[in-house]
Amino acid sequence: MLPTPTREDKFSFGLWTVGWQARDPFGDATRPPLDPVESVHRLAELGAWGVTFHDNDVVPFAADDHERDKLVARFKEALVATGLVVPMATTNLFTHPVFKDGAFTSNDRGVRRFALRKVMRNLDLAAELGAATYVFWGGREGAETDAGKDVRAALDRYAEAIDTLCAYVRARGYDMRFALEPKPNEPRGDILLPTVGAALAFISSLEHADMVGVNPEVGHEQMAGMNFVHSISQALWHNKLFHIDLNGQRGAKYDQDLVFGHGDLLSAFFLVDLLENGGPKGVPAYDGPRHFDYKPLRTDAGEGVWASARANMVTYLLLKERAAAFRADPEVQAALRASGVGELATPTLSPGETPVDLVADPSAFETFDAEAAGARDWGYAHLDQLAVEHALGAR
Ligand code: DIG
Ligand code: MN
Ligand code: MN
Repeated sequence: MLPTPTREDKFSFGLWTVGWQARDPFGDATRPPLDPVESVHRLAELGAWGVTFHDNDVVPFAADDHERDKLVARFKEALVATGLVVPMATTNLFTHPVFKDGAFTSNDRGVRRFALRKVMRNLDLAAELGAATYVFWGGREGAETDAGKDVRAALDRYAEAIDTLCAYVRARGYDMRFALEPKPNEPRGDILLPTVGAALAFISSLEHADMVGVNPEVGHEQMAGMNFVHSISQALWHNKLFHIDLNGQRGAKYDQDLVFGHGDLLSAFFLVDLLENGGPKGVPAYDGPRHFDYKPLRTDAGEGVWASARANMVTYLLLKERAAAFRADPEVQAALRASGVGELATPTLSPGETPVDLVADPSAFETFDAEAAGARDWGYAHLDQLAVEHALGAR
């Protein structure tokens, strides 16, 4: 019996996902344009809770204010009619040629100022629609050559842009946080802030670091050869997982934006286990939107697009069921104990123990039996096999 997505699952989709016409560097669009209002209604029918958007997913780049007002009004009507919420918004700072050398980090100061104003206009709309999170994916912030971009100056400009926009949001009194979305490359040869780790380091330098977190995307970390569960774990460890982009990726290649779970399924299983069971005493470690940033395959059309949208949610719910069964399985609990997984939560030093006390403790070194410790069987393959059997529904 397949699970049915409901609003309580907090699934959200970018309008640009189902709306992707499947144009790629080597081929024309295979699908006609999709009215964002139709997307709102179809996603609501599938069980989605929210929709997210770039400014230009709703209002074309060249639209004048009158046209913009009409299009925003239509979008709002669809939200009211369906009850969908807007948990997140973002800005398209990557399609128009004006951004071909970047937006916040373009060598052209006029482009940088234009980009800031473009974001500010959409921050106003995002606040009006109740978005709690604003994402910054710097798809064009980067370079193909090392001579053409002074990366230290680019990071100065990037920080200046985010600090300026934080100041704008605070001055306007918007209840909103920012989430930086890392990606290592594509469309630029190398993109700044390529991984979650790089973004977390950058955030620590910002003037308003408290309101800036990360929006990691499965495929982007995996493009960089990272373990996405580790990336999310460190983001959680820093209390900086402000949003998440769920999709699938099959190894370090171009950004595939596959349906969630259609890439590394076992990694997806452990990701859902972390998000849903990773908090204290097994409660969710993350209470934000379960947001899908994927693209229907270029080979799909018509109802195939909506089948792919539904597939994201059903796969997530199936993995959530399997992860709950994994955690409830007494054999798994015994295997976790045998592998000492829970012991890692115990501090290495005893309460009040000082470095001097440690030096005075012969059991820590002088009498420690390194050979016996080195001979231990940690039983990790057995534990992983139990996970595989649960992920495959065999337990
Ligand atoms: C691509 O992964 C990016 C853009 O689609 C958007 O800016 C962001 C929002 O999640 N993800
Ligand atoms: Mn992507
Ligand atoms: Mn994304």
